[in-house]
Amino acid sequence: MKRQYIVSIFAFLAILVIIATYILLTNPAGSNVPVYGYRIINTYPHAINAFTEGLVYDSGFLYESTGLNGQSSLRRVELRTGAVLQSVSMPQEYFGEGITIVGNRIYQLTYQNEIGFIYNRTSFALIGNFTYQSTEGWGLTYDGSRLIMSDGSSTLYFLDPNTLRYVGQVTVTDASPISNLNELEYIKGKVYANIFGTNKIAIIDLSTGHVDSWIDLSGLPGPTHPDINSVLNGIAYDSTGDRLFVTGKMWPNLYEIQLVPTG
Ligand SMILES: [Ca+2]
Repeated sequence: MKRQYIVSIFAFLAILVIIATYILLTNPAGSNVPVYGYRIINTYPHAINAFTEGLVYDSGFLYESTGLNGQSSLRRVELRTGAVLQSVSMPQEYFGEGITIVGNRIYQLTYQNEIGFIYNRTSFALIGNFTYQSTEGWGLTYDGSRLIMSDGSSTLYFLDPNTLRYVGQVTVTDASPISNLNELEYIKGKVYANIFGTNKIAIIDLSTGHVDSWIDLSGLPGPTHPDINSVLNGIAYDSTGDRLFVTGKMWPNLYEIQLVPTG
C-alpha cells in the first residue's frame, strides 16, 4: 500500500510538471490569452548601425528612428535593399526614440530629453517640437485620432496630435500590469507593443488595456554578433498590402512575418 501511495504521489507530481510545462511553452505570459507563433514571409537587409527605436511603413517606404547619443537619426529606408535613402542626424545631446506619421508630419520622441520633434515627412525639415509629461520617451504610434506613446512602464499615454496635449492613458494588463512596453504599432484597431528585453509582442485592446493575444518571436534570427542591447524592437505595418514587419536594434535583417496560431 505504501509503495502504491508513493507511486501515486510521483504520478500526480509528474502530471503537474507536464501541465505546467505545457502552459509555459504554449503561453509564455502565463495567462489565458492566445499566443501566436510566426512564419517568415520575406527577409530584407537592415543596417547594422541602426539602433532601432522607431519603425513605420508609409507609402512604399520604411521610416526609422535610431537611438544612442551621437548616433541618433531619422531615416527613410528602401524596404527591398535596406538602403538609407534620406536621413537627418540628431545633435549629440539627443537619443532618438519612437516615431509615427500623421499626414505629412513625422513625430519623434527622445529617450530622456523630455522633448519630441516634428519633421516634414518629405523634406525631413524640422518644423516643431513638443514636451510631454512622461519622464522618458520610448514607443510612438497613431490610431487615426491620437498619438499613443510608451515610456517603458505599463502605461500607454494618449496625446492630441495637433495640440500635443495629454488626453488620457490606459494601463496595459494581462492579469497583472505588463511593464517595459517599448516600440509600438497601431494595426487594425489594436496596438502591438514590443516588450523590452523579450521576444514577445503584446497585442493590446486600447479601450481596456487588456492584452488580447501575444506573439512569441522566439527563434527569429537576430544579430550575428550577439549584443545585450541588440534586442527585438521595431514593428511596422503596411496597411495597403497587409504586411507586418519586425526587426531589432542592430539586426542585419528585417522580416515580413505572418502570424500563426499555436495550440
Ligand atoms: Ca512602429
